[in-house]
Amino acid sequence: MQQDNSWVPLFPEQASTFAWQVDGLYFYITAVSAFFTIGVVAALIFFFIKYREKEKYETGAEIHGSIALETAWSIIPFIISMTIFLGGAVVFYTQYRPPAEAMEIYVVGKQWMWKFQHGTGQREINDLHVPVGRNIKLTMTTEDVIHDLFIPAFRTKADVVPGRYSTIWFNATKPGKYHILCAEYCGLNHSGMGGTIYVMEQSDFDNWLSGNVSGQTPVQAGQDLFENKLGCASCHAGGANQRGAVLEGLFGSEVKLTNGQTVTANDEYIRNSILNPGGQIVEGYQPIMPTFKGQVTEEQLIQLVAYVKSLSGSKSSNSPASGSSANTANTSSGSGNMMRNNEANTNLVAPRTNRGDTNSQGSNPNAPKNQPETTNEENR
Ligand code: HEC
Ligand SMILES: [Cu+2]
Repeated sequence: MQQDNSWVPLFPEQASTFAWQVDGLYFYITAVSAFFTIGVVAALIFFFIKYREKEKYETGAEIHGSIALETAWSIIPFIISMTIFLGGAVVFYTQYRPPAEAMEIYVVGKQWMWKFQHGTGQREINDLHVPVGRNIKLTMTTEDVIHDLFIPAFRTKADVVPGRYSTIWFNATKPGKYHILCAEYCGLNHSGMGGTIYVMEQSDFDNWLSGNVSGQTPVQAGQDLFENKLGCASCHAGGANQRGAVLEGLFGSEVKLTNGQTVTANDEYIRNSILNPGGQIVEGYQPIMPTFKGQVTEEQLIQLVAYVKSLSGSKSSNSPASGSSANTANTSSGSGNMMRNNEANTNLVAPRTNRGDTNSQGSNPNAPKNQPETTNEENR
């Protein structure tokens, strides 16, 4: 179905799997609009010449309704508008539901640059290297104002909004260099806020990955923050003294809150739990978690979220298909918290309700007081 629109002047190349859908819909709507605009104006001109007043005070012939005509002019526009609706729905559905198997890249917008971080630890500013023919998912947020990541050749864009994560995905079809733009006016240098996306063959991409300092992966950096820099582990590490909620197996599960709501633990939920813990108290726990608002940057938040996600033993979707050497995210996250993993292992993917139950009866001093508490003092 791949078609080439290079014959259309000013049109960007089509370089993603769904680009032709967007263009198809666009040209279809343009054609329908052109057809009716020309038709209406032509009929107008024709009729006002044909039925012009030929002698003074002429009256027109009387017309009585026509069922056939009225049915036709209701049904034909209905069909046309439904095809537009369906076309739009299909495009929307494919674009805004990232496939489960996707390589995840984190994006932070900032006046006036795009910062990218790969799951394998490489960081880039305004440049982004990706392999051809793979599903790539961008999880995006911003440090300041609203931006909008736009890749014209892939026919995809989305607002990047402070305080939340937005995602887009694509599968690039042709190696090459394409523009990245900011499509939301964001201040003085908005027009300069752009970059280049390099689509490479998988083997070139692997070379690129191994040729670049990978630094800590987001998961490793998150673990460091969690255990050393922010002291999350003092409450969330396993063992008899655990006061915070169990985070193993959290991601993707249903969380029961004290206000009776049930929410799905996705990226956004974990982010909110860190910035505004009081807003969503997990059932069976006291609201003792302090807010970390203002103490962590967007990049650190992304890392913490990545780390908490990794605790759920999800198959990391970040590893390159061909197993590049830089992929250490999964193996290394265990070493730092050996003890805790051993204890928590059986719990790793236990359903959410179980996690709550065992915890409130066992080690959580904040649980309903139906048993003696011995661990409170040394902990407080
Ligand atoms: C003072 C102890 C304490 C500290 C420090 C703490 N937490 Fe918590 N945390 C809790 C408690 C208690 C809960 C459950 C009650 C709630 O939802 O606020 C919780 C809940 C959470 C949840 C939601 C868990 C769920 O099951 O839905 C996440 C995610 C979380 N914490 C992450 C963190 C991270 C990341 C840090 C470090 C930046 C941190 N916490 C620091 C005590 C703490
Ligand atoms: Cu911008």
